[in-house]
Amino acid sequence: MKIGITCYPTYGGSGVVATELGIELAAAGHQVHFITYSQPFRLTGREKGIFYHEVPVSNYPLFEYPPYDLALATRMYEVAEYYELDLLHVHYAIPHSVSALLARQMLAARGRHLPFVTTLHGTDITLVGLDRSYLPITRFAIEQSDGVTSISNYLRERTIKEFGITREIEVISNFVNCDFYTPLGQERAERRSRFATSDEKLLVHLSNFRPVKRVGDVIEVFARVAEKIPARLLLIGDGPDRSSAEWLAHSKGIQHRVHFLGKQDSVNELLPLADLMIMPSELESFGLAALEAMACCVPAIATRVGGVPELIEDGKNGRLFPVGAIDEMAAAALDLLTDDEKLNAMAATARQTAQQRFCTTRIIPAYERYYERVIERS
Ligand code: GMT
Repeated sequence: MKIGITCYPTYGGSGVVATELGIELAAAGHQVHFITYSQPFRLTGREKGIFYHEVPVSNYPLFEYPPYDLALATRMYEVAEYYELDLLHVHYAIPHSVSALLARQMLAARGRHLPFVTTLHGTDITLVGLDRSYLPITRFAIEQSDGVTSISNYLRERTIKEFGITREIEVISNFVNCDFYTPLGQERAERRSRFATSDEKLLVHLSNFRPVKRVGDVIEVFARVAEKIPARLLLIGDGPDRSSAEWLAHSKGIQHRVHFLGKQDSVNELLPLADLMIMPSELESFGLAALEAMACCVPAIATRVGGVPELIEDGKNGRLFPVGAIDEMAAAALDLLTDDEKLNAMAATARQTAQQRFCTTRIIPAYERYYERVIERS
């Protein structure tokens, strides 16, 4: 198939999923065209079968707000026509599905049909879509999509409930390439020594540092752990709450134990260095960061919110707590970090979960089958 993919190409779970999906589809022999405002950050530009089309947005002085959605629709239309796309797959409803709808209509006017699939990721529904000003257009674009998928059952139910949508929504969960996200062998000790000595435990958090991620709770949990045992914290990512997290680390006097790494491309090289992940989010429709860590044999201490319980089973492959339960999360972290047998068993089960339920080898064929169905019926 010739598939166009649109997503937010910068830091964020939906962009990661879209990019990894494109890479896997190309590896399976499909031709993949990314149509985005900049090259998705996990692409090298050297992948076989992958083409990148930038969306240029002209900023005429009259435009206080450059019309990105229109520029995107135009580029979708052009790429679909020039490269004879079979299907367009947009990740994150706003504004991508609206632009895809426009492109489909423009092509229809020239006698060409281009079906499009919208994948819902979370904040497009839970935050942005529920802003009254965005709700009608988001609902319309979802209803008009030729296919709609959701990355968890939770998000599917929430979309139906909040948007009153009656159309079919297929759940195709997020995935991880378990050959790429994998525990390290002998090289682990040497690479880990960059961040922690062998007698120190290493905790990790990975996010876009938005308020929904509750990075302050990560610092609070870590401070309680570091009070009791030698430990270090790796913080991967950047965003609006980074400076308040830095301030909190300083004010608790633990700044020398916390490594702020900023945005990193190769998180698969960093995650396996850790012993435990902390993901205390207010809400996660799925929690891709936890899945990536689990595939690397790093279980997560997380919150029982959204789609997270679809991934983490409390006590088996990770731990789940109510939002804000800092003391309980710290106690659970200490319990695991001071009991190697328990931690190793949980780490092994976490990797098993990733391999058996969320591996690319299961999920990519599900997308392929879904594309075929959408193309066939539209
Ligand atoms: O979490 C974010 O702020 C980013 C957001 C996105 O769309 O990039 O993440 C959402 O999509 C991810 C990939 O499907 C999910 O793993 C995240 O759980 C989801 N975030 C939320 O629901 C808050």
